[in-house]
Amino acid sequence: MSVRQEFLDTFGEIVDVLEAEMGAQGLALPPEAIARVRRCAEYNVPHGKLNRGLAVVECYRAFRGAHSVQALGARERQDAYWLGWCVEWLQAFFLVADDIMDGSKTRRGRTCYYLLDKIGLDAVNDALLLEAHIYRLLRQRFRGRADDAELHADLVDIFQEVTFHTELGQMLDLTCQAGGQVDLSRFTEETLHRIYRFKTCMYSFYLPVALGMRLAGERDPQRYRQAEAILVEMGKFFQAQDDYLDCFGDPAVTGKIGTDIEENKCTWPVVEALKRMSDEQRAVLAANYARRDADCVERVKQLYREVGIPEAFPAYETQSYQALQQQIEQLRPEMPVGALEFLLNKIYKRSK
Ligand code: GPP
Ligand code: MG
Ligand code: MG
Ligand code: MG
Repeated sequence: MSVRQEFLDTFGEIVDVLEAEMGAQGLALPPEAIARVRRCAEYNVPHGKLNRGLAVVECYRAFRGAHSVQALGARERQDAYWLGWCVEWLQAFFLVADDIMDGSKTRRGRTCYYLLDKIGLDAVNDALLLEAHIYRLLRQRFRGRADDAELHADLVDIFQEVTFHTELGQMLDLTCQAGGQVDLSRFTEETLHRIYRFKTCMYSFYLPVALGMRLAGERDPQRYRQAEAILVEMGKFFQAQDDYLDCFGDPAVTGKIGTDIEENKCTWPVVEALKRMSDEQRAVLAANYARRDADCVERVKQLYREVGIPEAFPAYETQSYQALQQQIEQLRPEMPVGALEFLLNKIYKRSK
């Protein structure tokens, strides 16, 4: 059986465990409450690309020095799959909340959860429950390990640190501009990279690798710092792609309809475009950015085309890819770099 299939099968087992816990005597929850939790998890957790979850598995394999995931024992594989799903649960928690904040309509080719019939803003609590599940799962599987007594506490610590960073990043993303105002001088590379580091890099890139390392028994802080340095750069590249696809991607492929221009976001296209614009073009941008109007959005995209953003992006992508490959090469003698290569090759030239 493929690793992906085994990983997917584990999702069913995990939802059953959560359901059994909720159905336990002490909690005495009504069946419809238990059904809602299952529905929320099934709708929001397993339908993505699974890159983050599978990266945990790949990193664990690499740090264990195994030739393949299948070469690991069944219990070890299950540990890695559970941790991988914890990352996918965190992602689901963030995405349900992010789609409300960003006014998005679709996610992974389906209606955003908060827009489903009879859900609405109750989705806020469902998102909080998705987060709580992570700690139920970590407790259930990793607490009190005789062979690694610190494992559970370390995993909880990694999740809490990364969640804190991501929430700060979401705050920076949401508050880059004051209210509906458009102040183009705030769209700088420095601001963009700060937002990226906090809102995306830590949870999407550092987290899966750090978890795989810790599960494999790695405890040298220097190793984590080395990994973080390169994973932050990889995450910036990934979020620049996300911003580009928000504007120029095909929603039929990305599964989501962009809202960055309407929502006044600091993004790769707007920062790059500003570097190339005349004063006249800047004025047109200021007049059309952050308007919830299809013609204004189209005018902004037209400006992006005028200054060559669709040509600049593939050039940036190739250059970033090569720089990241070099950074990985430099780490190769010291670290098993399989997970870094796995992540980089998953995202290079992606269209979704
Ligand atoms: C990506 O931003 C960042 C997140 C999804 C983190 C959200 C964090 C919270 C604490 C809720 P994005 O809005 O560009 O992502 P997408 O394009 O997928 O909506
Ligand atoms: Mg967002
Ligand atoms: Mg969003
Ligand atoms: Mg986006």
